[in-house]
Amino acid sequence: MSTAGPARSGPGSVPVPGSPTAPPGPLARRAVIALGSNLGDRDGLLRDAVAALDAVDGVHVVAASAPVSSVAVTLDGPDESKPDYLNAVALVDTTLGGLDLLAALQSIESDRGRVRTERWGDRTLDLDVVVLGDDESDDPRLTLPHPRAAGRAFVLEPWLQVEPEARLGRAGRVADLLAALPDRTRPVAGAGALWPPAERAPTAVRSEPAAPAPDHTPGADA
Ligand code: A4P
Ligand code: MG
Repeated sequence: MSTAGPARSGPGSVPVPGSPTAPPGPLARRAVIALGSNLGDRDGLLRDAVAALDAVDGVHVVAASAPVSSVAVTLDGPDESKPDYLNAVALVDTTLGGLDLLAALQSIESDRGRVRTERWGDRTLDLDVVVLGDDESDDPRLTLPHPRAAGRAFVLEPWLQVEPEARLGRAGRVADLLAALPDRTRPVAGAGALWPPAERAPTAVRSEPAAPAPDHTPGADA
């Protein structure tokens, strides 16, 4: 969200570029965005996509999960010969309507090398709207809630990370939907939440004592 005041990193701290911005106001609605990548620098693509989302006018990223890993699901079922996916979920507040939000997501995908050759094929980045407020739609351009989210651990698990009491429209509590699924994702060792972005670590200050100066006294190394 680039219209809403200076970026902040926390109470009393100085503004940091790329850190969370102020919410877009009372007309905003909560949306849940699912992110997936199984090509390229998957972790970097997901982090970059969340930052790009927050930079869209009318979109404010509230939180994003850590990435989780899962086997690629193709139209023929799970396929371990394909690169594994990293998936994550972002919670956003937005004043955009559904199709405008979808257009913003597709633009972020295209900017990051997404090509569409095959349905459920390998991709650098996939951004789906899981829910937008209480909207319900069977428009094939934007079906809401997302028609496959309720059956996907790679959506429900990261969603619960950031919203433990989440509900998925008429389908019910996300925790209950997940409990009914046979599959689980795998955590990614050492990978933190995609949002807020890690603050730049202060430049390390070396504390070791300086090495003794070489002895240039005439005859010292004789
Ligand atoms: N569309 C309709 N509703 C929505 C929505 N709620 N959000 C339309 C986003 N798009 C929506 O999407 C095809 C069309 O869906 C779009 O033109 C849009 O108008 P796409 O991104 O071009 O193609 P796709 O993603 O291959 O198709 P689809 O059917 O949306 O696939 P899914 O359901 O997103 O599944 N395995 C793992 N482990 N992890 C994954 O993330 N993802 C997929 C893609 C398959 N296997 C996976 C994963
Ligand atoms: Mg998609």
